[in-house]
Amino acid sequence: MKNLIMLLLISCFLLSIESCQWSNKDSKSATTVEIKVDVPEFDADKAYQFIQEQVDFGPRVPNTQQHVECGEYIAQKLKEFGAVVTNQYADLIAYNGTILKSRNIIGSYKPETKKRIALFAHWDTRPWADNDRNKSNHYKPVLGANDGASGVGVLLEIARQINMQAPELGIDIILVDAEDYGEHRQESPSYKEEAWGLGSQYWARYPHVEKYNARFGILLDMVGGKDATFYKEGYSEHFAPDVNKKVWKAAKKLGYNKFFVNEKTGSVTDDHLFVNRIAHIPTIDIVPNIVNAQHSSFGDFWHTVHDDMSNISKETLKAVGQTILTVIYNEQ
Ligand code: AHN
Ligand code: ZN
Repeated sequence: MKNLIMLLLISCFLLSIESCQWSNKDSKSATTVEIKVDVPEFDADKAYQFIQEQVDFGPRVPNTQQHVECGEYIAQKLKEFGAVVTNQYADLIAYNGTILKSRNIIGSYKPETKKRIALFAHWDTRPWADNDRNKSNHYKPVLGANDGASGVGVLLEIARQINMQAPELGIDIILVDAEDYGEHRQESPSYKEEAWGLGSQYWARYPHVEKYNARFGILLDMVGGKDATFYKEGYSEHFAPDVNKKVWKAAKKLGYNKFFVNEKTGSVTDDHLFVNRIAHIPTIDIVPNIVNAQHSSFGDFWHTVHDDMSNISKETLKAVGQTILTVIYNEQ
């Protein structure tokens, strides 16, 4: 009997140590467990449709009727997807003195929230296909399926997703105008960076809300091309290396390392440069770098009359869109 009681006491003692260890183990592993957030599924068919709908207006060159109509379409879409829409109308002066009737269109979610992310794309298209192999096309406008519509298409699909399930942070979708009115190649051999990104320069100087700030920004430029590859662009690495890391890490986790190559490349004069320099918001550019291209590292149809829907790939749109959604829904 004594022995039995002894045995019981010992086993109780051992059990209590065990359970103590278990609870220790438990609390330890709880601290290392990743917080899983629900990231919505980016629908590349929808993004493709939003690109098609812009392209259907024809080229969206400032001071044209197609431009006015497409601006209305974009603002309407953002409203349909529940954003608070702000329009910034401005007369911007191009390098050649042309006054551009310009419209930045901003769609905001949770506008009262201080913690924010800014997502950028340009919605205008270039007045001249001055990189075309055929000289007779050098004064024809660019249709801009990739160069213009793709970034907007991806961001409209992101807006649609945000409307169905809100992320923690406030989001601003900032669609800038007059990006692509830089000097005509055959006219001005000198290269002036301030001739590009007129709409983003204006927004950076006069943000849509006073004292606007965001944790970081991401610019999408030409994100729909077939076989596109994206590298860590120079200015992005200079101004916002942590944002680059975050985005490329998310892409890798999703298995998109074929699209997002974890290497640095040269700098591109693009809207993010002015957002960084003037508004001081750390902003990266997701812009293609096609290593084996013959006519342009942005893709051989860049600034040609062939920048049409035939070059748009749903796989590329999905890789970019899902990566951005993953980044924004994981911010706390
Ligand atoms: C230049 O190559 C000057 N700019 C690239 C920015 C750009 C033009 N994005 C679209 N079109
Ligand atoms: Zn362009």
